[in-house]
This record gives sequence, structure tokens and C-alpha cells, in this order.
Amino acid sequence: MSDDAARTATLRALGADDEVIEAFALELETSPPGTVAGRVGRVDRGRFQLLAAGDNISVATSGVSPVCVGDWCTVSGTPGPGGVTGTYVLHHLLPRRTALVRQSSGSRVESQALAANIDTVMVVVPLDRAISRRQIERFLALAWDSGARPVLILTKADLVGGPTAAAAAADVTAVSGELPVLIASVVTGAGMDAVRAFVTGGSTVALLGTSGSGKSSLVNALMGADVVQTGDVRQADSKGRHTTTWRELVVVPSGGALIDTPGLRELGMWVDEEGIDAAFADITDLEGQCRFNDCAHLSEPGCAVLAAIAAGELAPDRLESYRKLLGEAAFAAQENDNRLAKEAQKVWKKRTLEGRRKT
Ligand SMILES: Nc1nc2c(ncn2[C@@H]2O[C@H](COP(=O)(O)OP(=O)(O)OP(=O)(O)O)[C@@H](O)[C@H]2O)c(=O)[nH]1
Ligand SMILES: [Mg+2]
Ligand SMILES: [Zn+2]
Repeated sequence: MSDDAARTATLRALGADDEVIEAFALELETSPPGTVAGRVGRVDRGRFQLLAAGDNISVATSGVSPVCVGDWCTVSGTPGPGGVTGTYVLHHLLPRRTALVRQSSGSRVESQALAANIDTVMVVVPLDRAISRRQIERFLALAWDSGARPVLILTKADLVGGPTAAAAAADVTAVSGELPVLIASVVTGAGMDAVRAFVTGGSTVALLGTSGSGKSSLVNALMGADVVQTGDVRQADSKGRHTTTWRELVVVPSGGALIDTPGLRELGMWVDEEGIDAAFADITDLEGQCRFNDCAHLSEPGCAVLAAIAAGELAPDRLESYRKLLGEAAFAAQENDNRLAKEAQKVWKKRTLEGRRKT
């Protein structure tokens, strides 16, 4: 097999379609010898893993990662001697066709690409818990924003009766509209053929959902092997344990690529804040009228929240529970992920310190 043919075969296995193959061919024509084309499989702090022909390549980066999982890019460098990681740098990043982006919420958090070049987003909803339409809406919003096609997977069907599953499917159409809604179980395999139909050669599927919803279990079922770790669900409250901590791209033997993502933990701080903001719209509306941009509503002059409390328009304990939930959101992020914890702390600190004057 020629180098070109070998490269094409590798890229196809990673989920490339003709357009990607063509873009790489053009790019490599003008690249220095030794340039390698591949797909980002995982991003860690200060480095990312490129899935490519032969050994996977670890590429050092500095500052905010220039790539996210699912990106197609070329790197140049030299392989290390026998089994030792070489030294590579990012050479060229192909334009992202779609991207799941964590939106910035005001200026508080920078928007960040979570995963790129996804065709289908599976929003995974477990049937053994109360279904939150609001939560599904948020995942669907994220999915639609990406440019990919969302699909709803109601999973763990073995844990409820058929009528319950059917009722849930009917119920979620209120938020899913015309989208496909699939009922599945990785335990019995029921409905898995319909899920598998979305995973085809040249396509990339990302899974989104809360912790413990069954994303990694679906990945393993689709892979036909336990390639990613799955976790226990606490019996008491059927909450997940945040088993998956990194977004990771895996290649399906029968074609296509899957991107497993962590549950609420990683989207956590941001989604939680969003949810809290939505639930406390009365306070967030008032906040917009405070004189200071980062008013903590403690004793600042010109505080619209304190004014509303003084005028009897806002219950003081409502502000208390808002504070408490925001603090918990920051704490949850801190517990789970140092990087996010730092962001959360920054946000929280900014809120509790004296606010800067609005300009
Ligand atoms: N009965 C049953 N249990 C399931 C099914 N799918 C997943 N589970 C169980 O649900 C638990 C959580 O599954 P995971 O796949 O780890 O969930 P996850 O969405 O990846 O969770 P995070 O990685 O924390 O975001 C595990 O104990 C699985 O065995 C299913 O179809 N039926
Ligand atoms: Mg998982
Ligand atoms: Zn205020």
C-alpha cells in the first residue's frame, strides 16, 4: 500500500469522509516532509493525543489548548527512538465543520470548544429517573448550536416497563419535536440496532447527558468491548458518580467514531450556573440593574437586589438559596476538576469580592 493509501485508510477509520481526505491531501502537498495527519483523540492539560497511522502521537501545547477532541489536524516533528514519544508541534488545524461549544456566560467564562466535527449528538436520558424536560432542553440547545443533528436516546429501558418507556417517549416529544427518540437498553440489547444505525463509517457521534445516564455504557455496547470505564449509580438517589472525566474519541471497529463525554461534572460549573440563573430569573434580572458589574449584593451602593429586598419585592431567603446554590456549583467543580475549580473559584471570588465599577 502506498503512503497515500495507508494514510487515507487510517483517516477513514478515524471517521474522515471524502471532504476531510481531500483537505488533508491539499494541506500535505505544501507541508514539510514528516508532517503527520490525524485526529485529536483526547486533550489533556499541556498536551493532546493525535490518533494517526502507526503510534499515537502526543503533542505538547502551551496555554489554552488550540485543539479539542474530534479536530482534524497535521503535526510536524520527529518520532522518538523505539517507543519513546517524539517531539511534535501542531502544524495545521482543518476548519471545524461542527463544534460543541461551551458558551461563555457573560465575561465570566471564556467560550470553549468541547468537541469538533460531530455529525450526531446523542442526548442520553436514563428511564430509571424522573425526566427533566428542562435538562433535556439544555442538552438539545447545546447540540443544535454545534451544527450536528441531535438524537434522543432513552436508555436503561430494562429497568422500567414497556408502557413506562413509551409514555416517557411521548412525554419528551414536547421538547424534542420531530427529532428521533430511541428507546434502548445495553443490558438486554433492546433498541440497540436503531442506535447503531447512527454510527456508520465516516460519521462521528458524541454522547451528552448527565452523570450516570449511561453514555459510556452505550459507547462500550457500540464498540462491542469495554473500552471506556463505566460507573456505579448510588442506589439511594440514582445519581451517577462522574466516572468519565475526559472527553475521549474512540474508533468503532465497524466504522465511525464515538466521543464519550463526562456527565454534569465537566459541563458542570457552567451548566449548573446556567440552570441556577434560569431558576432564579427574578434575581438575575435585578442583578443587571446593580450599579456594580460584579455586585455581590452584600452592602454595595446601588444594589438593585438589596433594594428589592428592602422594598419587600424579593424575599431575603430567596437570595440566600441563590447564594447557596451558586456556592455549591463552585464547590462541586472544585471537588471534581482542578482546572474547572479554578474557574469556579475565580467566578465565585469575583462575585463575593467588592465588584468593580461598571464603565
Ligand atoms: N440496567 C441498566 N443499567 C445501565 C444501562 N446503561 C448503563 N447502566 C448502568 O448505569 C451506570 C452508569 O453508566 P455509565 O455508562 O457509567 O454512565 P455515564 O453516563 O457514562 O456516566 P459518567 O461517566 O459519570 O458521566 C452503570 O452502573 C451502568 O451499568 C442499561 O441500559 N440498563
Ligand atoms: Mg461515562
Ligand atoms: Zn447587587
